[in-house]
Amino acid sequence: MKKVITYGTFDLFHVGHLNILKRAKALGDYLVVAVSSDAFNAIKGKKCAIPDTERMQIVEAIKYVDEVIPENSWDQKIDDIKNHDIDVFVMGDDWTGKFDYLNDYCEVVYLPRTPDISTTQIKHELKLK
Ligand code: C2G
Repeated sequence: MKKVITYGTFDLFHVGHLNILKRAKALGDYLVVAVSSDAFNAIKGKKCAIPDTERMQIVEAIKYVDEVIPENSWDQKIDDIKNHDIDVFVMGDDWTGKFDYLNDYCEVVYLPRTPDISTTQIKHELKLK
């Protein structure tokens, strides 16, 4: 069984998130998604509109997703890859190069982002209403 993992905040879940999960799953048979905790997002300097428990529930309900784990720090990825027996690590290409060190542990794939949609854009548009 080919296992895939990806990481993200998935705040205000949108089609860009759906596309990357769909395409990540297509690279294997089982998709693990690590969803950033609110505490970790504070470290990332991201303020979420939706709390981590709800963001995890939403991601868990996506048919491409087989398992959801919390992301609590930048440096849990190697352990996650080992502990979950991961074959492929996937991220959107805004992260290109940032996770190449994981090539020692699994295949690293960067996929093109979905254009014209982002959590930041949604928040901005809501402010303008
Ligand atoms: N994404 C995408 N297209 C968009 C928006 C997002 O493909 N229009 C992808 C991102 O590239 C990322 C995933 O969706 O792979 C989740 O995006 P975010 O929730 O913004 O996650 P991020 O803040 O990038 O956190 O350790 C890694 C971090 O947890 C990634």
